[in-house]
Amino acid sequence: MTSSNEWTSDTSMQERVGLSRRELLVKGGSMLALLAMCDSSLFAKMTGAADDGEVIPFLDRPPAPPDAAVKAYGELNRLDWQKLTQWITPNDQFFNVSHYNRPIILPEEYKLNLTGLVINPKTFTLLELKQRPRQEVVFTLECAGNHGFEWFTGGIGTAKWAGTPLAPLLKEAGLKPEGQDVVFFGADAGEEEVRSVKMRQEFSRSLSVTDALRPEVLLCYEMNGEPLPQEHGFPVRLIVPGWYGVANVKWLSRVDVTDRRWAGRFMTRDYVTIREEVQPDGRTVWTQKVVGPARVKSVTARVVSRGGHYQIEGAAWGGPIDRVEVRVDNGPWVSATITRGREQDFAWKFWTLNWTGVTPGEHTITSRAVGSQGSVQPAGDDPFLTNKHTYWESNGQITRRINID
Ligand SMILES: Nc1nc2c(c(=O)[nH]1)N[C@H]1C(S)=C(S)[C@@H](COP(=O)(O)O)O[C@H]1N2
Ligand SMILES: [Mo]
Repeated sequence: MTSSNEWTSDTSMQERVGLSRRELLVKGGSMLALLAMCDSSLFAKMTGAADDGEVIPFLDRPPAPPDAAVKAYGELNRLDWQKLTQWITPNDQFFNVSHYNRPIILPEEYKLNLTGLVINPKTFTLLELKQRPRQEVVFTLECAGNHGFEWFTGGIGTAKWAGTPLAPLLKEAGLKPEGQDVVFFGADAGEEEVRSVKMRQEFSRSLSVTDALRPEVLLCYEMNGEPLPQEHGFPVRLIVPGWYGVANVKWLSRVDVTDRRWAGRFMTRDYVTIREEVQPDGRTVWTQKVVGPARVKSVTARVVSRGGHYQIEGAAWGGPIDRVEVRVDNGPWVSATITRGREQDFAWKFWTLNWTGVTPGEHTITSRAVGSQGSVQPAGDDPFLTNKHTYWESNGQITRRINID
């Protein structure tokens, strides 16, 4: 049981139905009917009920990660969906994926180098970056590998990131016309081998000049009001709202403008989505595309029982979300109510649905997010997913199993 319930909308029900307090009193009778239609957490909030309900455990639970994964990444600090009650993920509960070491950088020694095809190459200290205009964004960062394995279902979190926008800094430095790609290097590094050439490589990812100039891209030094925690890239990381985790380079040490696309490991060998696509003429072509912007996705986080009422609660993210639909067993798709995050393009939405007519026994619950451009979170058996041969970008509909006594 939890005391805070952020699944409940901030706006009181009164505001949502557009009634004044007086009208509420007058229309007390019809109010009851209205309440019955609304979700029970709202009811709990209106009546001040302390009981936040009982979470009914899912029958499906992600298995423990295999030893190799623990060895490579540590515990990953995966999100436990059933415990999700906060819209902003506290820093100490935020998942962690680091492919190399986790460098410790002293703030007074930190330098960010801006090099390559710019008229005025520059070096910034942490203080100089902090003195530049500040910008904040609430952004849900998901590892592109999330849900790519049975055990990896919690590689996601939402934080309020703060920093200085990258675009003005690039413009001040003066991009040369032949600059095509902006490469971001971390201070962490490992040995890589390509066709028997061994080299030391810093973690690196690039953005096209167009993407790098997007106004929401930040050189970020703050996470939820605190300096970036060490494992999340202290003192500065790149934040690319709307993109998968891998684009958000931690321990940022260098920004280099080059004349062609960067071909580092995390652009060309890892984080590459390989699909076998059937053409209209029946021929099959294989495609290899670098992981980039996030895809629409949703999850059923928990089912809560409150005094005999059942509520299905979840989250949806990956681009602007139009709506979330939920299906119990083989029933119809029903629209859920979005209760948090409607206004924030880059943050997950929390959604809730009153589950009525609940019968004892086993049930399946599936959700699907629909993006505002019309893209629908694909079913697990959609060829878009079944023809995908690498585990990244696994944004298929997720079915959870539950038993009702
Ligand atoms: N320098 C550096 N940046 C990195 C990584 C890394 O290994 N090194 N991992 C990336 C990946 S794959 C993900 S999913 C996110 C995870 O961010 P977090 O550890 O802050 O949650 O960081 C990205 N940025
Ligand atoms: Mo990742």
